[in-house]
Amino acid sequence: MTEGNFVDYIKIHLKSGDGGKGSTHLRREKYIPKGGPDGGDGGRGGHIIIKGDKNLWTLFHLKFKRHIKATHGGAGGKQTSTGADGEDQFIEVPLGTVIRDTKTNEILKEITQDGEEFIAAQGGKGGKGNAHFKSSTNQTPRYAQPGIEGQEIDVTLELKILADVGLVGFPNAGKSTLLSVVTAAKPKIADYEFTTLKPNLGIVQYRDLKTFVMADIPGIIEGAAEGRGLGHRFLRHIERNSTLLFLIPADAKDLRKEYDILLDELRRYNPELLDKDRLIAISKSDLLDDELKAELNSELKETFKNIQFVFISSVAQQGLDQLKDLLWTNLNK
Ligand SMILES: Nc1nc2c(ncn2[C@@H]2O[C@H](COP(=O)(O)OP(=O)(O)OP(=O)(O)O)[C@@H](O)[C@H]2O)c(=O)[nH]1
Ligand SMILES: [Mg+2]
Repeated sequence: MTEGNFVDYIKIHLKSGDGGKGSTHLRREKYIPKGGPDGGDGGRGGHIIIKGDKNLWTLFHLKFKRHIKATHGGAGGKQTSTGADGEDQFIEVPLGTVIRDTKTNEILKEITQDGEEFIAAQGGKGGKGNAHFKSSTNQTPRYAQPGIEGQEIDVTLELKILADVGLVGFPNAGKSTLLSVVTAAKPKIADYEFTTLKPNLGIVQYRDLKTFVMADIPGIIEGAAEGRGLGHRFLRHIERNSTLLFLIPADAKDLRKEYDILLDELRRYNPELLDKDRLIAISKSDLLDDELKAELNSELKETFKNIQFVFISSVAQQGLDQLKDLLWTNLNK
């Protein structure tokens, strides 16, 4: 997935179809002079239905759709024939799409299952034909109900990626590089900060064809809560991850401090993020010689008492199997 194609926020205007009007037809046949009312009902207007599709990963396919309309129901006819229903319109979205009413910002629905449907704009009911209104006092009603109008609503679709593992780290920590070596994803990698501007996803193929999904999000810096760097905009993508993998480069001045800053930014965004499982990968550990590594290892055992960590190097391909084992065990415990 290239970054330009990653679309995770969309606003659309929806209009469902109006119901068809009921018919006021009066039956007139040659030898039945007063045949009475036989006007049929109008058909239902088309719904606009938002539907989960597990094969979609972004909202890119909706990027240029600003308005979606469903067709109206047909009018009722003579001989109590019902008008045709309008055609329902389906909007397919990836799992993890949150649907909001744009005006009120209220969450209407979160789509989490493949095939799950939500009627975002209900098609108007068809009006009843005059055949319904015959009574002892009115044998030939000349009225029928008009159809009910369709609904109009502005919705905002917001994607929260449903990856299993979310990468958390400062810019330049090596997140995208890790994704590129453990998955087939080809994110942009460079030695400057904020190389990654939009999330990348990859599927980790694991022993015996087990797989899990990893999400690389733009780097977080101190003050992201106040909008520094890319701010918190992309943090919502780790809200759904079951495990957060913190990447802290081996050459960081103070590893514990980096970890604490990251944790604090997550807390400020959403304290519930701290309930997730956390693991640490000390990235770029090819920069350490064996002696330094051993020293750091015993130091970190003290520093990170209750949290597991592993030394990795994406460049030298070290510690990656161990990391995958650790993630897999954690995801499947
Ligand atoms: N020595 C060494 N360098 C690495 C390793 N992994 C990544 N790098 C380098 O670190 C720099 C940053 O890597 P990225 O993967 O782009 O870092 P990122 O965390 O995705 O950065 P942002 O997208 O800016 O948040 C690049 O120059 C990489 O080549 C590693 O294992 N060892
Ligand atoms: Mg990156």
